[in-house]
Amino acid sequence: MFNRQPIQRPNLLRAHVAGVLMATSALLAATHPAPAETYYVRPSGDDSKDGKSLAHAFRTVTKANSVAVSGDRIYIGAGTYNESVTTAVAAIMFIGDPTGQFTGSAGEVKMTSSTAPVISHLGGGTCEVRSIHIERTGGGSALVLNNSAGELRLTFVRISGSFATGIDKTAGLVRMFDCDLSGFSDMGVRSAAGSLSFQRTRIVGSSPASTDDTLGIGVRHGGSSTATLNCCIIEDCHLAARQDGGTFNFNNCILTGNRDGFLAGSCTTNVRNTTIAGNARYGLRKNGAGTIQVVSSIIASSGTAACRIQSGSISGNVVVLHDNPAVSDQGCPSFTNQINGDPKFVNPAARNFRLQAGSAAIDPALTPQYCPGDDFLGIVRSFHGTNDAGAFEYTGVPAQPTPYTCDFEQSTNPGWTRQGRTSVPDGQSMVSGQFGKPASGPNDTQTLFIQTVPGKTYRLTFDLFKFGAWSDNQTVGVRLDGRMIWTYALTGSTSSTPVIPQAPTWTSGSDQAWPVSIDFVPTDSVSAITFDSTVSSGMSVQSWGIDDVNVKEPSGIRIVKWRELGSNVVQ
Ligand SMILES: [Ca+2]
Ligand SMILES: [Ca+2]
Repeated sequence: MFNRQPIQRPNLLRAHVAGVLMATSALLAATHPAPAETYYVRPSGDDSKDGKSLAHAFRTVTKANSVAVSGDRIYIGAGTYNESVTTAVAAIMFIGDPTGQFTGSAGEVKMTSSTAPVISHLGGGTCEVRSIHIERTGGGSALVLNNSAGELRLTFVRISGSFATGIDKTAGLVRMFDCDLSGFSDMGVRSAAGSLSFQRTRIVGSSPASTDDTLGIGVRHGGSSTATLNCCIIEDCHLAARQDGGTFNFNNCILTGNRDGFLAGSCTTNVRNTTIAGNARYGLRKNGAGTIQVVSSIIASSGTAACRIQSGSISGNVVVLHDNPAVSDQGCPSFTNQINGDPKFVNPAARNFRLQAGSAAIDPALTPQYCPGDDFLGIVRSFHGTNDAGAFEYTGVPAQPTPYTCDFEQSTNPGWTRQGRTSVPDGQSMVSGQFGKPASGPNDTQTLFIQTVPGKTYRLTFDLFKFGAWSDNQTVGVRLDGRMIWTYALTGSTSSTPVIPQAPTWTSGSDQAWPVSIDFVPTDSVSAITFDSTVSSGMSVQSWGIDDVNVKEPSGIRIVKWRELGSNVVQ
């Protein structure tokens, strides 16, 4: 039986309802709180208008920001905005609209500044920035957070340019989902105090050539709070990350191409299911009280040694070591259940650290292991045998040749990580995807492995099904080798139908389907295409499906109607 999921109510609506109740209970308050307002900004707009409709859109983000109050959202249309904005309200959303879904025309949404941080959040609540390319030139910082009760929440944000620090935080919480950060000379993220929570974010340094340990750092975390990175890549930095205090957790991460992978001072560090490979000197460095605990991870091809200890300790369990000149420099003891063996990465030169058959990291059969959720691609850790070491779970799923086609009417569908399928509610078609939480576990992702020629353009087409009503702005996406290349926000709610720039090809009640076409250029001879509903919090309770999946070389010109991160937000 098809599982209709309960509707999630957006937090903003909940907050507003709470506000109304408070005002009512205060009895005859002079004014009721205004409902959350939506403002529109686009290059053809006019700051003398009210900004409350597309026809009366503002011209500048600065104007919208000046009138917005807590709870408001600002949709920003395609174009470049040479602006620097500072907000101090408790909750505000800057939402780029590269599809034109809300603002009329598709294209990159860029905010750029050469003189000041592009966005500074000084308020005590959440400033959410979504689908915007933040470009900062001329040094300084690109984004600033400066409030211990504040949160800067970045989703599908690309930060680039030439600057000292990408995100400069003196306090508060920075959360990043599927972001991309490059262009810094000093630090990608400087967190003097407060917390960090990153998911599937890539941080790229300019080179590992710095001569000390204060520059060229991907993430620097200080203070006494916690930094947690899930499924993140940090590459080509002097130090991928440096920790001066508190707790740092790496889960399913990749640290590669850096001078050193990680430097910890006096603090607690957990390195779990992480692949640390191809760093010029050391994989891990410890220089202070406390321990780096390494569990179910791989340290490979370090230039000097897997580890260096100047003070404190490094220990671990189920650690695969390979191609390091030495396990340790200055006293790192052997790891418990240390495995000296080749992880057999698929293509380490291309930084593809998936495992091949015969890898020493597959099913090490040693306990304990710590596997934080699904792997880097979203594949459940129990997919093949027991949990593997490193960021990727070996699947054994054979890559399929192109041109590839799949209609889930078939009972077996080679190349996919999940064979589960179901009929759409009217029984019209069999699809694969997420249908609540089946007994086998949440079906948030479905991955296809296909054979590809690097550098060639391929076209992925499929039908996207949405079942039942979705909560506001929930998102589905497609990843190529773990990196988001396409995403779409389904803006349905209990009171409105989704706003999508073309008519669905199938509708039955609140169930709908649309054709999707995405062009992509692979970097490897085997590509992992992941259909993903985990890109937003709470997505696991939404139901979606895919069907009629095709991968082939394109012929003719494709009309781009949908948001495609590959060309406009995330490289
Ligand atoms: Ca396994
Ligand atoms: Ca079908």
